[in-house]
Amino acid sequence: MKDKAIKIACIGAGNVGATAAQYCLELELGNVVLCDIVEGLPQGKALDMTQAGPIRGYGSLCTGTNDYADIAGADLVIVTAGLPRKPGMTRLDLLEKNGMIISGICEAIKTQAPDSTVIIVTNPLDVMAWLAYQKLGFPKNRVLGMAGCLDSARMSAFIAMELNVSMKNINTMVLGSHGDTMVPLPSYTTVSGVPITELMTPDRLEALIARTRDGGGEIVRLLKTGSAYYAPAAGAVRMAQAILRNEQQLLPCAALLEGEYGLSDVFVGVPCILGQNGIERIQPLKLTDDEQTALEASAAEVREGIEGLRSLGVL
Ligand code: A3D
Repeated sequence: MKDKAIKIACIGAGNVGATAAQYCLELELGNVVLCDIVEGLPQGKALDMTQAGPIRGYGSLCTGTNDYADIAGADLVIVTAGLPRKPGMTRLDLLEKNGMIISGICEAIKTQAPDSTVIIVTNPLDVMAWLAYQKLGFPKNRVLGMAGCLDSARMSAFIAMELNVSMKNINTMVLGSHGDTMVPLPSYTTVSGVPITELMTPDRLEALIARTRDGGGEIVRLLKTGSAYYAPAAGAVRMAQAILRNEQQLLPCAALLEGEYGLSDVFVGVPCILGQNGIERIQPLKLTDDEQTALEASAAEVREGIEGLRSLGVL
């Protein structure tokens, strides 16, 4: 039992970061420090969220800061700081810009919160999680990336909408990297225990998988400026909850692989048991040959990104 209140640092007070802070407060997972480089932004949002407490019925506090020193002693850090890819920007440009941001933030986490567990959300997700792991020097169980929770939730939502059933008892599992090469697993998809293959035709299932793959893009096209943030923040906070409450919950997360699923030295989405030690263990699953090939292709894409970081001298 800890003798002090749980402290959560959300680095990046933009759409995903502030929403993650709000979900943490609503769940009373701990007190939240919201940190951003823009003066006044985290302070204003934190004050606003604290003032919602008496109405929403939570007692956790939120403070805003531009000073990394204020994340000192955090138990858990959610990193959402970064730039989105803008028109005219290449993948390599984004890698360089977000790579520099993540590197700087990891330096601060390393000195200020050396015992924390770190959840990366910044894109390109799996590559940034790999970079954070390198820069932090933390044990591999304390560095995770959030993508699988979001991609699985999107697939569950599409299935619920298609079948007109409750979203509550739908189980999906999406592995691989966050992007076009994600690996949804129909064989592990059920509705109240009923295999999805008994509830819809292969064509319809394929269409929902394609929509899941394009889940982020669909929202970007609708919003026109900015990208999704409610569900991404929910994914990060689901992971935070499993860790801070020692739930031993099986969730798909980007994790460092060292031989699991036949892959090494790469971050990619796999099923993880999350508890007080962060990743308690990676759960092996039986994959079909096609699924295994798809996971390997996904890992190859992440490796390309890692090589990109090396060529830019960010690693
Ligand atoms: P946005 O609303 O622009 O917020 C980003 C915030 O980061 C801004 O307030 C910046 O001021 C801040 N920032 C930049 N540099 C620093 C720094 N060094 N220290 C502290 N704060 C800084 O973006 P968003 O919240 O919509 O998205 C944030 C990131 O999450 C982006 O990289 C997105 O691509 C990514 N994202 C990932 C997913 C996944 O599923 C993996 C989903 C949605 C968004």
